Amino acid sequence: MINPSPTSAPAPRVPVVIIGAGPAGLTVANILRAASVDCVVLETESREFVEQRPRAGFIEEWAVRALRHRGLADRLVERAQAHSECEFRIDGEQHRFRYATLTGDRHFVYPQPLLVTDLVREYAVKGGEILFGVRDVALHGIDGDRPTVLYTDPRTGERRRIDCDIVAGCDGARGVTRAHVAPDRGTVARYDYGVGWLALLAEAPPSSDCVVFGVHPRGFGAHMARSPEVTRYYLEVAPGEDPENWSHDRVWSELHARLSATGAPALTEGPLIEKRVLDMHSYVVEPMTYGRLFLAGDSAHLVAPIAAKGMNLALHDALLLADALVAYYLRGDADGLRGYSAACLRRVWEYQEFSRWFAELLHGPSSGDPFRAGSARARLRRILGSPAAAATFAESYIGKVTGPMAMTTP
Ligand code: FAS
Repeated sequence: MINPSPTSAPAPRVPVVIIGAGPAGLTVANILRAASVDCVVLETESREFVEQRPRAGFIEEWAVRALRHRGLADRLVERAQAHSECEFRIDGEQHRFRYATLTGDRHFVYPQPLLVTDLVREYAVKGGEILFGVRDVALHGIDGDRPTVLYTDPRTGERRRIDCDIVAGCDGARGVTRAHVAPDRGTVARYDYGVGWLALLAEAPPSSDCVVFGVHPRGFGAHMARSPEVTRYYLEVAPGEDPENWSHDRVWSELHARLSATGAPALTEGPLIEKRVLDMHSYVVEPMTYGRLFLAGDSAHLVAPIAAKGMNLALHDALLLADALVAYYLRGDADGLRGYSAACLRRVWEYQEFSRWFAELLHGPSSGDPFRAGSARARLRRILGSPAAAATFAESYIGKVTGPMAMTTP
């Protein structure tokens, strides 16, 4: 039990302070606790909020294997549905794509709130502590060897201080840690897709046994299972669109139009329990470390949810960082920490490049630009018609790149 002191008293010291209790922070925390490396997690939201916040839902098989190997996927494996195929619907036709047959790897459908809930529980079982509801987290001395983290304690309103060796910046896209790396000490590469996605959750059973991508002149549409009762849908809209412009009826009529195909089952409608517009953009911070600060997950890179890569990248970073920290504390081996940023960025840029390539296939036909529309259709025809192109697409889609460019799989 860490008893952080008011800023006036001598501060307690802990090897690692983790900022953020999302998939990245909680994965690092669990692996450190399992290896008896002391750490504390600071989270600005409440436990209830982080355990219910709907986001991602598709986990790549390499990540499930890696979590399972560390005893963090028992409930996931027990409860998740595995997907081996996806489907493209274009010009009123259905085209199934069997990516597991080509790669051996599947997606596991497991909503992010469930994974976060499991990881919070696992960490508590290991005696780990998460300080929920903290405010005004600030970092000092990360370019020295004795960083300090300050925060306001929600229970007392007092300013508290913890000294540490290393800070894991896992506080997501809107956190505070990234500002300590870029723009002064690193670069931020950005890409704006120029489209918005109306992100919807419907209280309705999935209408297909796999992810459906609707490639349509009216705009892209997508269907993704989340659970037997809830389905995630996306509709391409203008960036900055007001979700209030999308009534229940307008949403469903557009989904039916963009996802219709001969022989395809009709979509099962239901109440919309989430409706928000995501402006599709991406960024990458390089390097992902500065001094004693190590960024992991969305704090270092945002990948538009085009190909369900965000959470998988966060897990990849977290697994690499945790292994590197364990090697450092248990064996005095700092190689993993030294190579951490480069190892992460190889997969980050692989996923960013694929997401951009795939986005053009999905949005080209509704771009209003006949050249982009024609190219996008050719791209889809190629992965549906050429075994070589299909194999390459399948590997990137499921996050499995083999051969000399094989990415590190923690
Ligand atoms: P997270 O954002 O999950 O966690 C960061 C944590 O840090 C949060 O709990 C936050 O409250 C906390 N925090 C922030 N500032 C703090 C501070 N100053 N002090 C203390 N704590 C602080 N990805 C996919 O792959 N597929 C999808 O379908 C998908 N859908 C998405 C839909 C939406 C609406 C959003 C926003 C994202 C979606 N993503 C999707 C991406 C998403 O899953 C992220 O990649 C994933 O949450 C990243 O995990 P973390 O890096 O742990 O960051």
